[in-house]
Amino acid sequence: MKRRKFLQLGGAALLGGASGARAFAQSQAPMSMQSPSQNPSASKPEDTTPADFTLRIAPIALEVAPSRFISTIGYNGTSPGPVLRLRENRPVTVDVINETDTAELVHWHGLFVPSEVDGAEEEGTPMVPPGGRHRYQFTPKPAGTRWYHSHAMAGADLHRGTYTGQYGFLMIESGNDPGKYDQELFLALRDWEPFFTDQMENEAAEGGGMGPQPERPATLDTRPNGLEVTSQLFSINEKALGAGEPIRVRIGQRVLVHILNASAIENRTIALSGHQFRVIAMDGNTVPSPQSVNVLMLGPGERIDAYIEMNQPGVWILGSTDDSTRNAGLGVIVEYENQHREPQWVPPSKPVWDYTIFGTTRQPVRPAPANTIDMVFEKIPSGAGQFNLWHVNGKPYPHDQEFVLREGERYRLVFRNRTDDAHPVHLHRHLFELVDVNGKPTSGLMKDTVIVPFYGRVTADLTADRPGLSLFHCHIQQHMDYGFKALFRYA
Ligand SMILES: [Cu+2]
Repeated sequence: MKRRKFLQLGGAALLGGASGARAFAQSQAPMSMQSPSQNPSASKPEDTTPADFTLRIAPIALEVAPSRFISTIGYNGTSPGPVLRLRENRPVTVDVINETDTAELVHWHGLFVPSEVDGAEEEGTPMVPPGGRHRYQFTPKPAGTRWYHSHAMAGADLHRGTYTGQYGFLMIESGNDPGKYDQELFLALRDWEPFFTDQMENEAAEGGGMGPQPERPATLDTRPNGLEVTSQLFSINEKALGAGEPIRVRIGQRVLVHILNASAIENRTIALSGHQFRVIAMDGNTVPSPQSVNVLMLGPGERIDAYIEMNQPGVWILGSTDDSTRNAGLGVIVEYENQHREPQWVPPSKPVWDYTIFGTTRQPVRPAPANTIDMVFEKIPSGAGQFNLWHVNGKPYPHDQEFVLREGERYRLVFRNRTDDAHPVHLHRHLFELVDVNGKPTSGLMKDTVIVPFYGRVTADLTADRPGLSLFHCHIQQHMDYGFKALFRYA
C-alpha cells in the first residue's frame, strides 16, 4: 500500500490546482472503480498515476468566532474545501480519500457527468467506504460556477451529509472569461450546529413571500407540525461576521462575487449596504438580462455570480437581511481603503427577489413541449417529536417508473408546492429553463436548482438529452432524507 506516497502526490497536485497555475495532466487512464485500500496488491497504472486533484475527507475543527470551535468534517483540512478550477471539456481525475468511519461520496453539482460518477448513491455512484478511496474521472462541463459536496443521507444525524463542512466551489473555465474585474471573491453562506425544533422559520425573512399562492389548498392541513432543523450560528465561508479578515476594496474597483448557499437547511436573502449586485449568472449560467438588484436570494444549492461596483467609500456589512441571522454570524465586513469607522448595516430599500427579471420576456421561439410532468409537493405533518414526511405526487421516494424520459424529447415540468415552506428543488445532470414563476413568464434562464415559493408554482422546460438515472430532490437535507426526492430515468 503506497498510501504515504499517494498522499504526498495528491497534496502537490492540489496545491498546484488551487493556484491556478497547474497544467492539467492529460492522463487517460480508465476510471478505477476499485478501492485500493480494499485491494492493496492492485498495481494497475491508474492506481499509481497521481490524480489531478485529491480530496481528503476527515474531521476538522473550525474556529468560526473567537474560541467558538465547530467540530465537523471537511475536505483537505478545511471548510470550504479548495476552489477546484477545471478546464471545460478537459478530462480530470479526482481521488477521494475517506478518513471518516462512515461511507461518503462527492457530488459534482451542476455538471453533465454520467450517473456512475455524479455522486448520488440513488443513481448508482459507488460509495467511498470508511477508510477507503475512490477515483472519480470525468470531463467537466458546462463552463460556469459549479460546486461539489457530500451527497450522503443524514436522516436524524445532524453530523452527516450537507450538515458538515464537506463542500467547495468548482469553477469550470471556458477560457473565454473576459476578466473585467479587479477582484474575484468566493462567498459561501453557511449555518452550524443545527438542531431540531418545532418552531417554523420566519418565511418573510427567508424568502417564501413571492407574491400569489396559486397552489394554496382550499383546506389547509392543520395536523400538528413535526420537527424541523434550524440553527443559531452562521458564517460566510469559515468565519462569522466580524471574526475574520474584512474584504478589502478600493474605490473604483469592480469586484466579481461568486455566491453559494451551502446551507443544508434554509433559503437566504443577502445585501451589501450601500451597494447593488449586478447579476450576470445564476447557477453558473449566464443570464439573458443582467440586472442590478439590492438583494440576492439563494436556496440551498443555488449560486449567483454578480459584479459589485465599489463606489461608496466606507465600512459596510454584506450579510443576511434578517437581523437575527446576520447578528448570529451570516455576514462579512467590506472595508474601503483608508476607512476606519464602525461597520454599517443599512437595510435594503427594495428587498424583493424575482427570478423572472433576469430572463427575457419576448415570445419564446420554440413551442411548448408536448409532454408535461406535474410534480405535486406535500408535507405530512407528523406531530410532536416526529419527523415530517415529504411527498412527491402522493408518496415518498422511491417512485418506480413514474418519471420516465424519452431521449431527445422535451418536457414541461410543473412544480406545484402545496406546502408552507419554500423548497429549493434540484435536478441532477441536467439544466432546465424557467418558463413561469407564480404566473409571471420568463425565458432563457437556465438553472439546476430553483426555489419554489410556498404555496407557489414554478414551470420549467427540460430537454431529455442525458441518458442515465438523474436524481431530483429538495436541497434541504431533512426534506430530501424524509421523502422529498424522485429518480428520473430514460426509457
Ligand atoms: Cu424542501
